[in-house]
Amino acid sequence: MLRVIIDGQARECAPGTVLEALESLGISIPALCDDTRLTPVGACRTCIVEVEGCERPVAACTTPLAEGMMVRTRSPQVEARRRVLLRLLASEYPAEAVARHPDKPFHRALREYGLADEALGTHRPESLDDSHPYIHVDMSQCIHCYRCVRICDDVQGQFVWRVWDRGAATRILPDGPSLRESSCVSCGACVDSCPTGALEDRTLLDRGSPEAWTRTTCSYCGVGCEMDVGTREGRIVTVRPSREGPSNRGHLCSKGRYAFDFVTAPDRVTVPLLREAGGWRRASWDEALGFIAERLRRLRDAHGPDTVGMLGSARATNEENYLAQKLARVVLGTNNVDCCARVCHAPSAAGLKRMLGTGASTNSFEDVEHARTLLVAGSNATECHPVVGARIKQAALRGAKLIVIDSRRTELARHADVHLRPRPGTDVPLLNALAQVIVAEGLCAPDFLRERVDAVEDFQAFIRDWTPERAARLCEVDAEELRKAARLYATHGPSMMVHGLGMTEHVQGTETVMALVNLALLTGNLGGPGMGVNPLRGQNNVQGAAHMGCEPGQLTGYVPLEEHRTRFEAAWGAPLPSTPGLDLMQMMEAARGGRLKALWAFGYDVLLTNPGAHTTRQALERLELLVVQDLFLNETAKALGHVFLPACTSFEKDGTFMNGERRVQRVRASLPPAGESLPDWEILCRAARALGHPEGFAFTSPEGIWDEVRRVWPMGAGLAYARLEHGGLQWPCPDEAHPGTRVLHTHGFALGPRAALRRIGYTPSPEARSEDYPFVLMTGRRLYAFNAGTMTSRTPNVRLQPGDWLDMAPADAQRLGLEDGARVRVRSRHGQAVLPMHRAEGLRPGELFTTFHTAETLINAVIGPHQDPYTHTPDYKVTAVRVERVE
Ligand SMILES: Nc1nc2c(c(=O)[nH]1)N[C@H]1C(S)=C(S)[C@@H](COP(=O)(O)OP(=O)(O)OC[C@H]3O[C@@H](n4cnc5c(=O)[nH]c(N)nc54)[C@H](O)[C@@H]3O)O[C@H]1N2
Ligand SMILES: Nc1nc2c(c(=O)[nH]1)N[C@H]1C(S)=C(S)[C@@H](COP(=O)(O)OP(=O)(O)OC[C@H]3O[C@@H](n4cnc5c(=O)[nH]c(N)nc54)[C@H](O)[C@@H]3O)O[C@H]1N2
Ligand SMILES: [Mo]
Repeated sequence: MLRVIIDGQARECAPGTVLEALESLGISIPALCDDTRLTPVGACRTCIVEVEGCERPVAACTTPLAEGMMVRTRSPQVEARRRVLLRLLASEYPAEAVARHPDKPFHRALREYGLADEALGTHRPESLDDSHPYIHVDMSQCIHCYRCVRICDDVQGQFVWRVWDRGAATRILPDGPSLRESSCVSCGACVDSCPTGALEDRTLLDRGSPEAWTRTTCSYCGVGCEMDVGTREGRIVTVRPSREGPSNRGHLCSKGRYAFDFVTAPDRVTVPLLREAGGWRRASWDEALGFIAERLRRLRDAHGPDTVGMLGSARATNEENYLAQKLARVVLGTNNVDCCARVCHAPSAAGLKRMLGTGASTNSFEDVEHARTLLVAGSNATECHPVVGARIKQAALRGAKLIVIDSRRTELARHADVHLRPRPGTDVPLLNALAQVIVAEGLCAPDFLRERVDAVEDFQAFIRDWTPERAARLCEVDAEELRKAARLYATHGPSMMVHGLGMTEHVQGTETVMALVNLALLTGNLGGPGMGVNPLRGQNNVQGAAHMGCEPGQLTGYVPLEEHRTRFEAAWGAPLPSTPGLDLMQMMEAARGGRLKALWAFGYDVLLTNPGAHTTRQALERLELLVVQDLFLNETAKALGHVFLPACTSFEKDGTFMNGERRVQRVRASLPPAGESLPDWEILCRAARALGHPEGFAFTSPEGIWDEVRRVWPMGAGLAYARLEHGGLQWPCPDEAHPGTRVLHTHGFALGPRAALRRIGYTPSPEARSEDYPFVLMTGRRLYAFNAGTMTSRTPNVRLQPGDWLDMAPADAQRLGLEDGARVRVRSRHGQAVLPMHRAEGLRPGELFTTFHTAETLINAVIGPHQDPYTHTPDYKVTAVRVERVE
């Protein structure tokens, strides 16, 4: 601590800037260009203070505090200077703005200095940019603090805002004709930082300032951004990033920040519905649940309990998924319970569990800043996990080495030191070749291998043949580039991997993840900061849904059912079903064969998102009961649902989510339930009662459910709600004194003191290209739409990204004579879909990319039945197709 004298009083402050010291003491002075997320620049000079011994006042934001310093914050001299500065800024500033938004920092400063009446300017029409659906721009309110420019560059790394005509006529403009047509990714950081309202959320202008703020966790992707929801009169007005959020640290992406209006969408269903001959009919909760109970009882009596299946929801809370699997096992009497980790990162969980003992990310997002080399494999992080993507981009801009393995030239690939671009589905040869170079060139970590790794010699013998030249032929990647990547990863550590579905949604999904782990083991990049193997998990709570036991063979805590049966039977006071459960893919097969008769799809749009849409439909058509528990009549409900149960959104309920770095975070209601909708946990408790099984479901709050979870999950026992208040905690966290775990496998591995390298052979995808099907289609996602699109499609995000389209290499489009925007039919051996085509520079000839966000396209009609043999995860990433013009 430094001893200083501030305004005549002796104080003790932590080292930092003078402004930080003042803030820590609760002394406030105007500081218009300051933002704790940014490096201070001292541009606005409103934070000037007098420091004894300095001739002139200094900017508090850029002056370091020193032992013995004497600071005066309000001397007549600095006050006079501040007033001159503020008066100058006010002279051309629109008077009306000051009155309308009194809370803006600049407006507060004007009032404080008695200058509010000196704002004599007006709104200048030429400074207005009304193009963007979320961000209103009125640069007549710009005071040139450059916070927008700096936060866009230094946090998002997008470089949208540019400074023109420095000097008297300085203007700040986006890098396109308008903000809408610029490179803006709508993260809202500039709006959040702006001290005047020159940049403002449209929703806030339209709906008025928030009356209440609620801290919660974003419900889109697995990053788990902490955010503050501002509400007024039962509506969301704005969402702001929490600066304390451990994974986002004051940042959000377009979805978390802006895509919230689905909550009040006019077609949100907020009453229970029953299907009748003529269509849906409104029902009461008792009637709907009574109907389900009666039909389930009848089916069970006639055909046995294993003719029923339950799908948990990776969008709902841990508490709700815990209840879903408990209901399936204890009330319905079946292990047929799964969640959409199946179609996503199940291979990551399986591969990591097999190799290291824990099926989850080894490290944390924070490690991005500790790594000297980042290997991003099959992950389009800047579009799919934009806040982590921005952190990776910033790390690369600061000099970390970046290796990208992606069949497309993604945004991160453009920042990469090495971009390896395998033909889709050839990552096993590529990763084996990296291992081969590491072994052949002696780049392994000998101490780590000796102390912690088995099967080294066996692996060395196996890998010898996987030369870069051999892989180069299979992957169509340059052998020298492979060598360069291997050397970087092995010698410029610590090296951290993050991976996405480009690794997992393949027939070799689990093996590809195991091949990634081999590389980390060979080079000792496990068990320390800035290292590890880290799946970027998809949905907000997909890690949690499976971890709570929405998995046929795993119980709460992701532990094998058979090993833990008796413990859970004791805890739940009920026998557990003995038949092995079916996973989602097996349930679809069983339904098609008439062996599964009822399915409860809780927060999961099976029909739109499962592969082979026609076979999915055939399966669902045969069901005698299809319950859909959702926010909207999604495609599954619309086409084939028998009962619809209206659930609350995560803005309307309490609970916890588990993000991709094993962090359990609080979800808090900021709005009351819409209409008659209920939180999913309450629906499931009521359902258990309707099914005549109230024991074990008498919960009155999510916290009560969570406390039961903590009793059955030893590694989560320390995660009490009270301890999750600020930023949450990462498991393992076995007791309430435990600080949580940022890095796994620091001493030994979860499976024992030593892990083993594995031989990973290569089985090519059955989707071979041929004369009839000359293209390979990859499917995935884009920035503004989220999965089934039920939420994002009901927000202005659709104006930023309308529907699905097909990306094609310009050379292919030219060869086929297809102009940009042409409607094309994509036909595979399994089905077809029609959509517009656009030329995309990021693709190689022969390869195509599209998304699965809309029912209009229903691209899953094109995807075939191939699966990863370990987890049954579908091969969404490799489909041989041809492309025909639609006249
Ligand atoms: N905006 C947005 N964000 C999302 C989602 C969303 O729908 N929209 N969904 C969420 C969910 S559920 C998930 S699981 C995550 C997914 O996040 P990601 O895994 O990043 O997403 P994808 O677009 O499916 O695929 C990632 C990358 O794999 C590449 N790829 C495809 N095939 C191959 C291959 O054979 N080899 C290699 N090396 N690369 C290949 C693609 O080019 C793509 O860039 O995103 C989450 N976040
Ligand atoms: N072709 C192709 N298909 C794919 C993929 C691909 O890459 N290519 N990726 C696959 C992947 S990784 C995934 S994860 C799946 C995603 O597939 P889904 O899980 O079906 O998609 P989501 O849009 O995430 O959400 C499912 C449903 O949850 C509802 N929901 C949201 N919040 C709540 C809540 O709190 N309670 C309830 N009850 N419902 C809620 C939404 O309205 C929506 O209907 O798609 C898969 N399908
Ligand atoms: Mo996913």
